[in-house]
Amino acid sequence: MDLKSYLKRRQNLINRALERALPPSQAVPISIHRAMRYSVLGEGKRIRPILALAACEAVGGKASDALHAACALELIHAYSLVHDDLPAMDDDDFRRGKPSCHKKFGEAIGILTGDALLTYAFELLTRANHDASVHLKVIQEVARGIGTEGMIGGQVADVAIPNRRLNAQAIEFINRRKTGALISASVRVGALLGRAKPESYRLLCKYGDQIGLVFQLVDDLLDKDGAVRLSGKEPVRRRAEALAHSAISALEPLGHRAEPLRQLARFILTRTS
Ligand code: GRG
Repeated sequence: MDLKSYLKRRQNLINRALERALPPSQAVPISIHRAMRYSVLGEGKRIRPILALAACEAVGGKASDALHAACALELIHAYSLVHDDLPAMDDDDFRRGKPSCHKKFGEAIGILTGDALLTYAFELLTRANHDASVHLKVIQEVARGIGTEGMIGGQVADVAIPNRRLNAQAIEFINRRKTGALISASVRVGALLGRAKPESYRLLCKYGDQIGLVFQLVDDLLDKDGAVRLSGKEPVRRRAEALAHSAISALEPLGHRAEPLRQLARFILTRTS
């Protein structure tokens, strides 16, 4: 399997689906729809939707069964970036090589764009031909992953704890929630929509939790932040490698259908941006 061409094909599939799923920029009120499309379309690795589709296929489902949900996960990711860039949070002027949403459209539209992307994501999650019970579980996993016990909880800890008071425990708490939880939820959602059996679901949850943490540890390595600031590069690199290998091992019983997930774990470990 050639990972580079796999990623390209999957990014194209997801970008086309996002293009169709987002409200048109001419729809009233125009400013919010333009800002939503601006914040989602274009650059972006699409790692969360790609993981959802791969997890769905790893348990014998079709990628098309998870495509709406995959788009919803990317909208939620975009919402988190739009809000993270706001002056009250990280105050970033640029995102993905262009002015951040609030710089381009103003702060009020920036806040509302994040809200709108989050809300619209839940509408998308209801769109598919599955049993209502599967939908409910999917919505529950996403809401948990991004709520106060997940992404928002991690972000709160990140903004609330001063850098000088960050110890290993606090950094682990932040890393597992701020970015890890949405990545883990993406794998769970894919597995649920692929109608995973309980044992496969359990293995995929383990995989998702571990690569979610790897993703943030690698981010810390790239930014020389968080865990790296506390303990230096080498221990963080070794921990990320051990977690990625453990995640890959968890997939053993799923056989060749899980090969993309194995490669994605390696990609997350070795990524440079
Ligand atoms: C505002 C509720 C709320 C949460 C924000 C995710 C997050 C929490 C903040 C983002 C801060 C940040 C840049 C964290 C590092 C990890 C991360 C999410 C990187 C960006 O994700 P990628 O690499 O980005 O998947 P692309 O652009 O490829 O989609």
